Amino acid sequence: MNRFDLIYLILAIHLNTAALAENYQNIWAVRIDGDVYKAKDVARSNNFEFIRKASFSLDAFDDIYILRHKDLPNNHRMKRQAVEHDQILKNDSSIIWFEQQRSAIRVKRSAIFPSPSKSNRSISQNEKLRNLWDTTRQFMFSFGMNQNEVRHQFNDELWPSQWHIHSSGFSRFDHGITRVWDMGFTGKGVVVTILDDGLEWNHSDLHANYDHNASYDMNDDDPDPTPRYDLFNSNSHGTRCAGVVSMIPQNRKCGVGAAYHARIGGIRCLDGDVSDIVEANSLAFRNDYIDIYSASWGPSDDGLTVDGPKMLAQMALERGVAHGRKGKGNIYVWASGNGGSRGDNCNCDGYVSSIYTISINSVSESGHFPWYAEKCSSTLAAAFSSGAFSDKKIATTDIHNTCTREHSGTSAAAPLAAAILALVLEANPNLTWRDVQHLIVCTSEFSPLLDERGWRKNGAGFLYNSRFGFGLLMAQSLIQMAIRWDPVPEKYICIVQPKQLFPQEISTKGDMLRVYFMLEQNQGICPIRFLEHVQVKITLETTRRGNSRMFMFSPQDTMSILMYPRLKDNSRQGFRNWNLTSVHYWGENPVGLWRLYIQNSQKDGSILKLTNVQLILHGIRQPGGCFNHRPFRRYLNEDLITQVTAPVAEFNENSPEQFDAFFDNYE
Ligand SMILES: *[C@@H]1O[C@H](CO)[C@@H](O)[C@H](O)[C@H]1NC(C)=O
Ligand SMILES: *[C@@H]1O[C@H](CO)[C@@H](O)[C@H](O)[C@H]1NC(C)=O
Ligand SMILES: *[C@@H]1O[C@H](CO)[C@@H](O)[C@H](O)[C@H]1NC(C)=O
Ligand SMILES: *[C@@H]1O[C@H](CO)[C@@H](O)[C@H](O)[C@H]1NC(C)=O
Ligand SMILES: *[C@@H]1O[C@H](CO)[C@@H](O)[C@H](O)[C@H]1NC(C)=O
Ligand SMILES: *[C@@H]1O[C@H](CO)[C@@H](O)[C@H](O)[C@H]1NC(C)=O
Ligand SMILES: [Ca+2]
Ligand SMILES: [Ca+2]
Ligand SMILES: [Ca+2]
Ligand SMILES: [Ca+2]
Repeated sequence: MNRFDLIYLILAIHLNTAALAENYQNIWAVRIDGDVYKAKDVARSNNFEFIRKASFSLDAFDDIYILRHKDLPNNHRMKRQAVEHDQILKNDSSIIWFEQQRSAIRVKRSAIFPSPSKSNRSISQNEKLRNLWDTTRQFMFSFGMNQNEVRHQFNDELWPSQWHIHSSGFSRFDHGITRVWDMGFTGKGVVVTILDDGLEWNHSDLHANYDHNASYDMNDDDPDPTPRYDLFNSNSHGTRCAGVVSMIPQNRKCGVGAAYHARIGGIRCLDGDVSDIVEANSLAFRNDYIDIYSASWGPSDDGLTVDGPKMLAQMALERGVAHGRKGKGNIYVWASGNGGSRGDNCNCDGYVSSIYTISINSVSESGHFPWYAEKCSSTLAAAFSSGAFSDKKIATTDIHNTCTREHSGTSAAAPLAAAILALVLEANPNLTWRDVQHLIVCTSEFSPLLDERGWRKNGAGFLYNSRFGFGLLMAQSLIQMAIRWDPVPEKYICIVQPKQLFPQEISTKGDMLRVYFMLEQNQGICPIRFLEHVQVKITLETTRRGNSRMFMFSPQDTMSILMYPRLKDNSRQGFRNWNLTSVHYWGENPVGLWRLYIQNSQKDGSILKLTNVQLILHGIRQPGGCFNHRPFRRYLNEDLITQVTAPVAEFNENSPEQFDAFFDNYE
């Protein structure tokens, strides 16, 4: 190959990635110090056209407007940012902030192609644990907790296939949903909205629960979220997600929703350009009226993307938790992603890792971590969905007034979790968004998921796992605890600066950057005594981003892996002010020394350079929730804890040659 060919090849690769890259639109979101008239003035004087206020709902983002530059025709697309127009806006002192809009890549989280190489994982990896499981099961039986459906015989055609509710068949365990129905909770008075590619609201198994007031079409800017029909049925996803929550029982049609009296809304936002404005309006839509938003989509799961909410979507989430549900905060349920077979890590997805979202992973019918699922330290809990080829998928409604048994991936797990949380909010509507997260931590169970490795116990006594968070969602325990819940007190945030100076740089395999954070006992500095989320906000420059492995020990010696190496990620962009979130330290006292390690996992000469890092602690000062009594947590079968959390080798930061073995062994 001569030099010219080489250049050509590089160009071609560039063009290819450019085609995948986000497209810039010819509109800007602009925050202006003033009202609509002022905004029109600003537009005129800068040669922009005033389009409208950014917000569809009444009070969200009052001072943000959409402007278009007059030189750029309608629907004009460009590959690059229009910096020259940015310059003009920068010069105007009444403009507080602005951002050119882009159509982001947003992928639905159904798992369509089972990976043959991993489809054998449903066969138990560990016979010993399976036997342990049977012990638990007998234990559960002895408490009458796994009784099968005698009373719940619905005439709906898919009811026999809804194993994720009644656990007949292969599944040895269940969420306890029917027992909650028996207690009288079916989602009455709770509003759940599916953010997706539309909702076929006149479907005869959804129509009676459909709520116009919780619905909108952000793509076409009209109140009707009916999906766009095409030959490939490419917009069936939202309707499938909605059925999981709210199918009508006992009507001989399709199945039964897990919260079958919850009202269901749909926001159509994925069938078109998904700009920051579209996402923000969807996440902020009628947030006093809607209780729970369920999202089964996000940035590409290709294993090389790092992306999350942009400015307006981030503001929408913050508004939702601060003001939504009349101040108690909206519940945002998020699918944790389907990039497992591509080596993706859900902490590279800023929607999943946001502290405002409840991110939910899948568990297969056989109690396994599915081939498509992703690991990360921000996943809070798990719910049933599809798994290996031999496992059943999820039965639900489909477009054209039909039904399907084929819903799959974390796309099905998230709405199932949303439905379970609708039952919880019916039982106690006073719960805040943080109460709901605490309840999940305080009730999820590891014992249904014993076949998988990676269970560890943190310093507060909670079992956690990068695959499943705190374990399988348990509807009955959630509701029993929710009814007598001691509200979680006011939240504090502490920002801890590291002890070293920057930048630091490493290049060889096994080499590590060490960062220590010291939190002194002195109450004045940080009042938190019980942790919620812990974040490491990092700027890491890299010549190959996927090489970085990041993990951190708390003062109680709890280790959380904040970032796994991603083999496919050869980006040179690094992480820029990226929040790595962990829920694994939940309930611990943060006082003491925190040790963060950043390791180059490959021997390819790549360079990692740390330019900025902070430790951000979220938590409470006084006990609340389940922190009132020690131990904070009692599990259904305490005897199994020591057996699943087998001891691991001591981590020795001075022997890099042992790291690979340490990590292989650890999880
Ligand atoms: C911004 O303002 C400065 C001085 O006020 C001026 O020199 C410059 O040309 C302006 N830039 C643009 C793009 O209007
Ligand atoms: C899966 O397991 C079966 C039976 O144990 C075996 O015959 C088959 O080769 C396995 N497939 C793969 C892809 O490993
Ligand atoms: C739902 O609406 C669509 C489009 O208006 C229509 O074609 C379809 O027949 C309706 N389905 C039902 C079950 O009413
Ligand atoms: C929806 O909104 C309309 C108009 O504001 C109101 O009349 C109606 O009662 C609302 N529906 C529900 C189910 O709350
Ligand atoms: C919710 O709050 C109201 C008013 O404070 C109270 O009367 C009610 O008992 C609470 N409900 C639950 C389940 O705690
Ligand atoms: C990172 O976390 C901090 C603290 O929770 C928050 O203020 C900030 O908005 C987050 N950044 C992003 C991009 O989510
Ligand atoms: Ca429409
Ligand atoms: Ca039905
Ligand atoms: Ca992902
Ligand atoms: Ca989250």
